Amino acid sequence: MSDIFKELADAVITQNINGTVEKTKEALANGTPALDIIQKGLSEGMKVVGEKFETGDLFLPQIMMSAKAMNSAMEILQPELAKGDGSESAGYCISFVQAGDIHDIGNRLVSTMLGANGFTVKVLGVDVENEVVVEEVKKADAGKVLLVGSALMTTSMLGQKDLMLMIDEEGVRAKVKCMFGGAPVSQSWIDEIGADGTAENAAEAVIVAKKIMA
Ligand code: HCB
Repeated sequence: MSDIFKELADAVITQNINGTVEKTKEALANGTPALDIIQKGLSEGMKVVGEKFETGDLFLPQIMMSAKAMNSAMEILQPELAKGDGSESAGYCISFVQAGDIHDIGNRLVSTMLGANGFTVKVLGVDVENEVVVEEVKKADAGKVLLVGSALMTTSMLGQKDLMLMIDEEGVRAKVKCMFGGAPVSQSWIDEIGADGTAENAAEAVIVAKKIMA
């Protein structure tokens, strides 16, 4: 890991909000692409935070401070990410975090990147019930709708399976493509529930979204 990426990751790990903001500004000023700052720096820090939480080396208040540090940096990076590639409309998406789950950093990042790459994105936010998602699909004035669902916990991930069943029961399967992500989501889970794709990060999410909506 290059020095600046390590410094960004360390600032998140040590819950250093001001340091994270300063390092983010420094990296941008030096010409580091916003997405690299997130994926090679800040997100790597968040991975370590998650591992330390699991082993009992960090506690919830500290995770909240790390999340605040990452969110503060994201506010600076958002305008850079949103600049886009000027491409034609790539389609309509509905993004949301499953019911029972309030982890929104990754979903917001994916939504921003999709918006920057030609998608029109309706953001439903966190803790979203499946009924709300299905209603939004029915209301959508679009030939095809891409669902961009996130679940960061094994418990909330189960809601994705229920959502696929509800989509079938409500007769809207032909109208939607379903891309789900979040740390516990794997390709085998996607295959098991009959969804259309997953991605490990926001850059890959754009590629997968374009592929399944083509
Ligand atoms: Co939270 N938490 N947390 N947490 N948390 C996790 C998720 C654990 C894995 C930590 C652990 O135990 N190792 C764990 C879940 C365990 C499990 O179920 N297997 C956990 C737990 C248990 C909890 C609480 C229950 C803790 C408690 O209260 N005792 C509680 C749950 C609250 C709730 O949701 N009801 C909780 C709370 C919190 C906060 C509030 C302190 C904070 C969230 C703040 C926020 O989001 N506004 C938090 C955080 C920050 C984390 C970790 C440390 C980081 C998550 C994160 O933001 N990563 C996380 C550990 C981990 O994930 N390894 C831990 C950075 C982003 C950029 O990555 O993976 O979210 P991402 O998104 C990627 C990628 O997945 C993909 O692209 C994104 C961008 O690159 N992607 C998609 C995401 N969505 C996609 C959708 C698509 O269609 C395609 C791709």
